[in-house]
Amino acid sequence: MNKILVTGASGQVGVELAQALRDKYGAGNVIATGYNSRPASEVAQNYPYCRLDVRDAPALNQIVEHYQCDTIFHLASLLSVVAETKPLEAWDINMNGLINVLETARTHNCAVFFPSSIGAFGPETPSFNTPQDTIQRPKSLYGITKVSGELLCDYYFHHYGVDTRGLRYPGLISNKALPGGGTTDYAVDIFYAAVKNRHYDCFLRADTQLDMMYMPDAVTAAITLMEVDSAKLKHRNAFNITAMSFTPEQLTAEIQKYLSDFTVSYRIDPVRQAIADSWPRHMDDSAARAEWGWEAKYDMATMVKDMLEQITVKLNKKLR
Ligand code: AKB
Repeated sequence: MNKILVTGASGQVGVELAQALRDKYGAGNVIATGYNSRPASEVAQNYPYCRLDVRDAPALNQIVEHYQCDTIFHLASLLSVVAETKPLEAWDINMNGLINVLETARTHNCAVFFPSSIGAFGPETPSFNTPQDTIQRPKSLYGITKVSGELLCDYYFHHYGVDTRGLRYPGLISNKALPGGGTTDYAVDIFYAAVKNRHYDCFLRADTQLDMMYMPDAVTAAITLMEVDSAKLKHRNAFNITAMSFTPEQLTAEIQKYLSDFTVSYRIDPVRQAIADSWPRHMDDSAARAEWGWEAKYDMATMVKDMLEQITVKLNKKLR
């Protein structure tokens, strides 16, 4: 990777991935792009940043050509809950955005990173030790775009030799940018509520178990996958990866080790609960481990400790 384009660079993953790529490959070699003209976040300050709607193929081509990019991390997409409220727009952004990226990659010989998700699975998928290759019949529009995206990326690899690689991310927990309308957002919101108010109203049932990952691991995974020798990859789009698997009740108990007066009540959102109930509880990520050495650094205990420390500082509060 020499010149890297990141779409969706001011989103939850984009902010931290763009920074990690800049640290590693040089600030001038990472071109951050996003839907907003100049977002307030660091990602757009003092570094190459372009406004880009990924549905605008000529604009995307122009940026790739101008900066002579050889790699595209394509993060721009609508998440699961928002996609249910705007299915046509979600299809347009998630699918037309991706095909524009793949076509641009084909003509300019770029490698492509595509983030898939646990959302690419559905109720018929085995929910424990979810295999790498298994039934994928998602019921959410978001999930449908993720499976279609995986297939499209494989198609571009097999038919045109585009070096496409992808990960099925679980719920991602982070403290820089907020997630933008996903089913797993509770696992981020809960920390802000705990530090600010010592109380959280959770929109998922207490026993809803889902795969999760702390953002530093998610960022490392994307970069490692894109750097590995392609001869090692039997799979491409997309690898199961996980770091931890917990329920709201278990996460609450871990937070209470630091904030003993923290309480949670449950006000279930039927839309988000139905989506969560259709997703795996715990994926088997052995293909990622075997093919490119995937290993998470953070488990639930180390993630909770770090999240509480970071958010306490960010909100200028005290942990007692
Ligand atoms: C969402 O909840 O929509 C995302 C995801 C798991 O893909 N965080």
